[in-house]
Amino acid sequence: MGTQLDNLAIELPSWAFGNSGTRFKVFGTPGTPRAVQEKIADAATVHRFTGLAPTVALHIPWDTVDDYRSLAGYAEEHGVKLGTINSNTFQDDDYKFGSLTHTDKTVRQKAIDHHLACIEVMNETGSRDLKIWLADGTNYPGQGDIRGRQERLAESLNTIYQRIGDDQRLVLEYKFFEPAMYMTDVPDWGTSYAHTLALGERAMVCLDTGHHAPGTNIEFIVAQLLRLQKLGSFDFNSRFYADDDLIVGAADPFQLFRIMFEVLRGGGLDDGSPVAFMLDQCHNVEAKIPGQIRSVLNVQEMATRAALVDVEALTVAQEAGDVLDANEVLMDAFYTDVRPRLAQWRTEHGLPANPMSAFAESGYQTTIDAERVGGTQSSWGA
Ligand code: AFD
Ligand code: MN
Repeated sequence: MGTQLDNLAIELPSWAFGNSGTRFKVFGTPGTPRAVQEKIADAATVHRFTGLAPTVALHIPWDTVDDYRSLAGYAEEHGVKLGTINSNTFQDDDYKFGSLTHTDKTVRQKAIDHHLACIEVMNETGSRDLKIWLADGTNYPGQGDIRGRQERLAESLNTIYQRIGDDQRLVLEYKFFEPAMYMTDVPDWGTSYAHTLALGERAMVCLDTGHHAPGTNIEFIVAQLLRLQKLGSFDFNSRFYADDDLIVGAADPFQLFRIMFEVLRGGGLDDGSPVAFMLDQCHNVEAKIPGQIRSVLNVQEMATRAALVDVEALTVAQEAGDVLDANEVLMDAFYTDVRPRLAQWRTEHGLPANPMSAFAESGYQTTIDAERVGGTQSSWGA
């Protein structure tokens, strides 16, 4: 295992440990956290068993607390740090017709102020990244002025960016549909790129693997954004149909391999790389903590396979126009089973060789099932 793979760290989203669901049903599960502290404890457990997840992302307002400094201290006591702060502006009645793009200045200012409050949180938690994903958009042609919304978005983002500290970044996530179905205000990487480019170098693009139309060549986008030095972060997950938020690498391990190959190729795992790797998933029917363990292992596994590509042989084949050879070099790496060598890597790092079974045998789940009784389980509140 090279240093690039040793550099792999995947941030966990606090919301993955709370209840979530579809628009049809949110199932409650025993042991679900009632407060952000319990989400952090679960995230720290994933890190303890895998050595891959040293930070936890918070969502504001879901994870609002009075004292963020002590929350950061609580995380450190559990062996993790607080990471990205997500500004959720999609569950307030005022935002029905948009937040940063709203035609009403008062609503826009409210959304801007919420982001400024998130920056204050970052100052307390020591977080580097403010991640902005907007539900803004329209459902019907004619409902909104596409261009006017872009202008207002640019202005709002600029006001927020002015408050981003020297060691902080603004990452702008795109998504081509949902909850708005006709037009989303930040639908694609090009739009996110245009806005972040205008903002400045501490503004970057967040690529959520579930936010593209079926068939999109995501590794191309990865290669391009790395080339342009604008790939700030990944939200990893899998999709079959929509923004499914399933376990990364579950739906299409080969796609994850191809993405990780371009990450390596573009220096995304080099020392000092600006790329943050995060999960953005929820576990609606499967157990949440093992779901997160499986997810970070999947990323590590496909990154390890991608690192096996014989780049020299690949270049020779590519330059000779040997299509079949080039493809075979890539597939050779993809088909290599790296699980034994990863088990060994874990043993060398004082981690359980098999994190899934070690977690199952640890009794952690039984303990939290018994202890976390009463109170209100955390939920995405949809
Ligand atoms: C959205 C986005 C985003 C956000 C999440 C939950 O992917 O990253 O954090 O839902 O708030 O679909
Ligand atoms: Mn996301």
